[in-house]
Amino acid sequence: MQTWVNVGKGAIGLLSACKLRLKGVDVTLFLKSPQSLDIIFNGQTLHFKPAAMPITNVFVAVKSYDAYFALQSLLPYLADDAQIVLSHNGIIDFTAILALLKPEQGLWFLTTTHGALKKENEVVHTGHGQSVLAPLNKMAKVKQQDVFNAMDIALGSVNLVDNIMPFLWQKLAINAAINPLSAILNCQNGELTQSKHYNTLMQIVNEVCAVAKRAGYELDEAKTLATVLDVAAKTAKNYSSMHQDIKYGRQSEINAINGYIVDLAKKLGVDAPINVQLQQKILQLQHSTT
Ligand code: KPL
Repeated sequence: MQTWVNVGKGAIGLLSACKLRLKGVDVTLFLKSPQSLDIIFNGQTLHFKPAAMPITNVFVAVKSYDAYFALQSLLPYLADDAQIVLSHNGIIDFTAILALLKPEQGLWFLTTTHGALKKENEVVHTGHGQSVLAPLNKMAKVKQQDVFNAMDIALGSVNLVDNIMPFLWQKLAINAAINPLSAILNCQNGELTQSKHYNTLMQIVNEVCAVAKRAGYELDEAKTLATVLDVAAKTAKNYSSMHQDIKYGRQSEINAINGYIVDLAKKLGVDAPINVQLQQKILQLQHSTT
């Protein structure tokens, strides 16, 4: 039987851990200070023990700014042929993370539109979405079926692809539109489907598509806007991760989402004024709550 380790206490990671456990998979937790945790999911209390060495399969659903450090702290505990699935919002350069790994260790990326919320020790699956999984190095392909099967249980349905980048751009557009607006307006995702927000969402999406195009990724404006509205509707009851970060005074992922677009737009000579505004506003809110 496969064993999986989940890193941290994030909502998406714990949702995956619970779903795997309910299908009989042996799941443990890798936390900053090793401890057992009871998580309530769908009315059941699930008990998770701390991970034991060596770790062979691990799901690392962390904040974009923590991805490198999470991998660094995991390294001493990983099996030489471990499979690592990374998942976060935004776009970062994976080069430094890949350079940390041993030759036989496989790195994957999973991007998802599932919504999950954590309230103390309870995890709620607030929005059903889909996921895209892709290998980031050659060794990831070796155990493809095992990793795919586990991720399909955890955050299915999963689409397995060769190149994650076009899908990261799609997800970036979704997060660039929903996350900062829901944080600034202090609302659930569903509220953004109201017609009064349509123009703002359209402007954000148009800027993201223009930058994507200049960077070599074709993102259709109308389709992307429709996807943003669809995700907001399917995760209507969810408070976005950025909403939660601002509410609880945590660092947000703004610099890897709208900030990524702003930086790239500057480099490529494209105007992105609404993304600049959103980044500035979120940074202000972040500083006033931290
Ligand atoms: O990724 C999300 C997030 O909150 O970070 C969405 C899909 C928008 C769900 O809330």
